[in-house]
Amino acid sequence: MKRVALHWQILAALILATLTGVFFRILFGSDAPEGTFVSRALEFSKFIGDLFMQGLKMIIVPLIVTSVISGIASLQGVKGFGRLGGKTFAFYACSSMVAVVTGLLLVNLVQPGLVDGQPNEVIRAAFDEKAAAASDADKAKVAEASQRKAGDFLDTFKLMVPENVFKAATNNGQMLGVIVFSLLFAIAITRLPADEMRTLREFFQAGNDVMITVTRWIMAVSPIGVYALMFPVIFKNGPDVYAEMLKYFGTVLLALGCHLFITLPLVLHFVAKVNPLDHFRAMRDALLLAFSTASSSGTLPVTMRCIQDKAGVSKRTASFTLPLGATVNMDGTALYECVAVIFVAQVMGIQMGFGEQFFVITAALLTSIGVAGVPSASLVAILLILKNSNVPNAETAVVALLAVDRLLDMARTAVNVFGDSCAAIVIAKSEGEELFTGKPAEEPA
Ligand code: DAS
Repeated sequence: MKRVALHWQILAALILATLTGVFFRILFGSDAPEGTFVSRALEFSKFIGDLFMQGLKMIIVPLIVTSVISGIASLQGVKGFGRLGGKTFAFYACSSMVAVVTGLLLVNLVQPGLVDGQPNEVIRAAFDEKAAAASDADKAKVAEASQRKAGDFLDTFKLMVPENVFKAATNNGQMLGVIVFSLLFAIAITRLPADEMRTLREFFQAGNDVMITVTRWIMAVSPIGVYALMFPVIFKNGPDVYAEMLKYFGTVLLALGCHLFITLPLVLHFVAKVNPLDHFRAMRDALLLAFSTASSSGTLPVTMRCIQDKAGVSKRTASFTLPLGATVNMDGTALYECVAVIFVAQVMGIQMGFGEQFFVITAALLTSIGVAGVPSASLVAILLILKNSNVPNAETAVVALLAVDRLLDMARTAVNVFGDSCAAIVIAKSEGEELFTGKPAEEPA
């Protein structure tokens, strides 16, 4: 019997988790007292979901190291590396810029934090209520984040030169140090005598083939992992949770939707000259996983598979653009930071002029580079921007946003991953690679 395609299995798991979560909410109400059947079901589901996330994170570093080294080692030395790097970073900068401007336009157009031009006191009260009811973990997370200073985000660039690359490998959300070391190692390989270079390249190629097999094993159980991750999220995030902030939610989702379904497809069509639908089809597994896990780093192994096996991008281009993209290129996050900061300012009665909003979009662009590819990572950046924009009650607002962040985080993570994949497509086409041929990519000479 023909195996059902993975994206249909994941979609079925998402639908089943939604139905179960809603059914449990109707049957048992929104709280789950300790020791009851519901709380045990949620705990077990969380256990399986955490196991799945750890499985994805377990393979990130060995997969990326072997991919980058075996992929980049085929580059013709530093010249090729410089060419790829220049195009990749140019794409990241342009797509993130368009994303934040999209967010800026919509949050000023919709004004979700105002009612009749005045600060929305209902939302202000909801901030206080949600912040008071927030979990100790969320409060601690925001308290820790409020110690951060603007300079801390510049530390991201320090991550590019890790003191200990093995220690850097333990920071799954921020792989910049591992990626930079792997790129340097790969370029150095091209300087070796031919026979030594071939030996090392074959070693890392074999290591990458092994990691691809392990990735496929973890992908095979992803429907179970997605169900286990999503059931508690749906149970805990009923419509009542969002009641007062629906306009805000709508603004974020509309802005993310514009970037995902208008901006990026236009780039694919006019710049890469590919059919956007072909790319959405190729990226189905990765998009569903990014949405379910809210972790672009955790989704990276699957994004690599989709881009190489289904879109036909070469390993060299994929292993250069995707790990970097998952770490420093977050269109959805930058857009979200911009909307969230201006929304909170509106609620707090702070009228941001052009100068203040220009600071916000600049800060959103810069801080999104340092945001880790793990759930709710961008809220730290939002707190920093709010405090540097002199918006009062920033901690209260961010704790409240954290309490309702999960579904928005899932949506923006999917946009982050899709933005990275579009970079791979555009760069691959600019390198003359044949895409969507239905055959595995030819490694460029
Ligand atoms: N969840 C983050 C990611 O994995 C994005 C964010 O927090 O904004 O990309």
